[in-house]
Amino acid sequence: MAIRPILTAPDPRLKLISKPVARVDDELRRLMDDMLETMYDAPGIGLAAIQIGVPQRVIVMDLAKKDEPPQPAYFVNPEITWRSEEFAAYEEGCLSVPEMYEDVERPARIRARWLDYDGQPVEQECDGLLATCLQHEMDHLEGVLFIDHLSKLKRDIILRKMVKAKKRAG
Ligand code: GNR
Ligand code: NI
Repeated sequence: MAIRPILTAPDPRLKLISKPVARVDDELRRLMDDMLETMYDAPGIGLAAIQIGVPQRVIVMDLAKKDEPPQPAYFVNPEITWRSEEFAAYEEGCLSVPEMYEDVERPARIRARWLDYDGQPVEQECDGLLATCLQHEMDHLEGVLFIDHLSKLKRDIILRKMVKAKKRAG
């Protein structure tokens, strides 16, 4: 397994639309292992493949609390099949927009289907943090960041801060 560098905004690769995975094989499982290790190291609760520069429709996640055993979860080619009319706000952050946090409103509950680590189909209703995080990660597959849900003014302020921080870091 390997920790890979995480792309940060405004890297143009974060705007790519990721391609469906043709099959879940050992090579893809190696990618998912690297993604999980990279996510734990960051640390974060979710990671989309494009965040390490791989434009494939793959997401890893672990929503276990600090005192709980790890709960790695893998989502290949995820699709949302139902969204609740009710919305919920959650203060979101993103490893590709470090140290910035803002409330984002999304459907409170969704039904989604995907392939798991073994390529088996799963369909599940999601709520709470899982619904928020899965929608955040699925946005990455479409080249969308959580700041794209904010006003242009807020987004531009955050992007200017990001560019300045990158310049400082050299
Ligand atoms: O680590 C993360 N935390 C988080 C908090 C609230 C809503 C979404 C997230 S996902 C984020 C990791 C990340 O950037 N995934 O793409
Ligand atoms: Ni993110």
